[in-house]
Amino acid sequence: MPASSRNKRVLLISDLHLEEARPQLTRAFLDFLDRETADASALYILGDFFNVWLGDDDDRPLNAVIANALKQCSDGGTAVYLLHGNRDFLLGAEFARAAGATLLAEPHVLEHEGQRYLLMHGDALCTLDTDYQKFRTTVRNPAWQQMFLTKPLAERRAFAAEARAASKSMNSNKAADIMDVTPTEAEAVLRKYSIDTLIHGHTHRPAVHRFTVDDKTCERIVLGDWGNSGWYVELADAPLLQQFAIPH
Ligand SMILES: [Mn+2]
Repeated sequence: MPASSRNKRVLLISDLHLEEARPQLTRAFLDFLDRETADASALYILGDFFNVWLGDDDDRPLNAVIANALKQCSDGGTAVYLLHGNRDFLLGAEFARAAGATLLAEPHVLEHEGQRYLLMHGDALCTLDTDYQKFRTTVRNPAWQQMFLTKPLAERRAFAAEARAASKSMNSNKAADIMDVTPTEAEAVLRKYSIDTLIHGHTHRPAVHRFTVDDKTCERIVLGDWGNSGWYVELADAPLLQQFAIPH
């Protein structure tokens, strides 16, 4: 693949929720790397890559399998970038090093072929979900994270299970729009960065939304979570949201 056409192709994925209990997702991701990244200059992972991340010291085999696969990808010439999600906000420098990946702060401005794209996980835009935003403020605090990471793994696992159960029971009572992105919030962030395309995941509502901000046509591209389908955005000339089937 000539360098010029390789440089053009950038891939973005989100919400794979990789976990031992669903090995078909790991297989689908490894296949995706083989199939799609050979001619791509970069792969952006926009959060919730892992279903849960309790610290880089967690030595479950899945973590090493995925780190090695990413390392091979980055050694092969595809730069790998990671954004934190609400499930894997503890992904740290040690994992990034093992994976040959770069951790990015959110929101990230991606410049590509003269265009600028704003990348986020998406949870910060769901501002109507005040319970969740409170939880997010707590767990994104570096002091809290430092304290949490000194706890034994078993204790961290128990905390994660409890947080999961609490969020499930809270969310079952919430209207669908509360757990979606607040449209005015998306407009505000695009205005702030003077960008007209936002790409994010998190809501599991894959779509391309078009709207106007200050007379400018803007786009919000939402990546889907991986399950029966896998999703990615391909940037070549224009961003394209792509879907493929994941076999069980
Ligand atoms: Mn999420």
